[in-house]
Amino acid sequence: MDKTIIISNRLPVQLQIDNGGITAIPSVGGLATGMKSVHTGGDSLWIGWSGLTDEEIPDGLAPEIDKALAKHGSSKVNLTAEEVDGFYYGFSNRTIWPLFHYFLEYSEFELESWDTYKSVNQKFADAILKEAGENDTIWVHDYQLMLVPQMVREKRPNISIGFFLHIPFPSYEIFRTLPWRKEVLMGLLGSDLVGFHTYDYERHFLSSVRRLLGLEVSFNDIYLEDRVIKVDSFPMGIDYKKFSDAAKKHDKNKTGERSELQRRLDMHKESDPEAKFFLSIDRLDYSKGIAKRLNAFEYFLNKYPQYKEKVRLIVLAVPSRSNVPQYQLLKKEIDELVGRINGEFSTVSWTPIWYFYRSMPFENLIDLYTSSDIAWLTPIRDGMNLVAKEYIATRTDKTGVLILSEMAGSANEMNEALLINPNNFEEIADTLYEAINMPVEEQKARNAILQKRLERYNVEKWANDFMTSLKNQKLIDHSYKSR
Ligand code: GDG
Repeated sequence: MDKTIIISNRLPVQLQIDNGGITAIPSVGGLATGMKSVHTGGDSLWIGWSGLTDEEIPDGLAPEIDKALAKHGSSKVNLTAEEVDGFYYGFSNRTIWPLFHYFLEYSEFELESWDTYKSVNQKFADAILKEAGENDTIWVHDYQLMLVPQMVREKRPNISIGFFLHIPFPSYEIFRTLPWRKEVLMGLLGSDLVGFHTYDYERHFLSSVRRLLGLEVSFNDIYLEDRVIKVDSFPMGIDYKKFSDAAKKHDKNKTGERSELQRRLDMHKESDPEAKFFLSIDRLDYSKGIAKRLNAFEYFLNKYPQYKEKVRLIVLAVPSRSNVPQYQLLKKEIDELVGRINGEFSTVSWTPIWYFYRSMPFENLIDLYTSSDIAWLTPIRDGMNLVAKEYIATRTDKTGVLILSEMAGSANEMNEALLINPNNFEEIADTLYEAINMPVEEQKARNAILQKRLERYNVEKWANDFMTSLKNQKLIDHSYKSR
């Protein structure tokens, strides 16, 4: 049977070795969460890095790990600590991530990590080539693997390859600063279909292809001598039902078992029914604008002092890439900001910021979504931002206000949210004021439209649209070849 091979840096499960045994833990993060409903096992295989370097795998345990992964329809690519360092922490997260999020000053151009990126991409391509039949479909994910399509294409000229980028594709003026810009574009052009979250990213990519490679681009097709490549946008959705069902279950359970976190949240709501919870959830990443958000909160408290002791900002910052110096510095900055703001404003009965630096279980995430009056998600740049969509999906009674950065890909589909520029503190403070005072009827009207849209264009539809487009592209390509 023909199969779909999904390939991404990380597998949808993380392995941990405790007392000689193996535990599989579901991964946190946009991609793992989103693709779960697509990766069904039987006729699909997911190839990726397990999260353990070769050095971390005890002697003799590799076959057991392979068996455990096979149960999850997965197969691992083995990486040494040095490879992870150069490929993942190096080129992926110190060069591409900052550059593609417009943090040019953080982007490091080091030949050595580029070389490791190339050789690790080749490892991933080899893992595909080992598994793939001529009629299989390959779906490559994200910025860590941009050279893989071309590497597979060289050996299998007729196989179907799709690539999806989960982060923004920057404007030509930014992208052109990358020393290996042509190689990266050529790597991506090994695909039959290249997908982005938004039309803007698609346009930036096409512009770079035209200007850097001088290729013929017509509308959203790129013409090579012997192939035609389609470029399109597929805004990623969420597993809407999973989030709305979890919220419904949570509502029903009001008298039953409550988590410790929920009990605390309830207690504060009961002691002051007028009080409002603001919610901020992100991986701890400079692109997410957490430090700016904290500064803007301070600005808001000074501009609207009547809300002191009335509002509370819950900050969940999920640890991420803590080996990269920029992330360590940011952690320190956020710790200090939270300390300073709480020190400045706290009273005996009120702490303005509740700060959690950890990953929470799914149930607690639902506690936070359902208990927060306002979700405040203001990344400086974000490919999509699924948290914004998840928050709306959990609002079973349709109340709640979403304040969203216009720099997030999701802003394109969420016009009914309050869209703001994350750098404009004045606008943010006024928008928080507007959100606090928004009539319930207006909240419901806005969220009803958003919910309908998110329910219809869920993650399954996203994946199906991508796969259908990839199939069609293969047919178009065949007729192009037989001209
Ligand atoms: C990249 C792009 C793009 C978060 N904290 C916890 C937790 N999460 C889950 C959320 C959500 C996911 O992680 C985060 O997704 P985002 O889209 O917000 O952000 P990134 O991780 O940066 O993802 C992004 C995405 O890829 C998809 O293409 O949207 O722009 O940067 O699903 O629910 N889940 C649990 N505990 C937590 O503490 N269980």
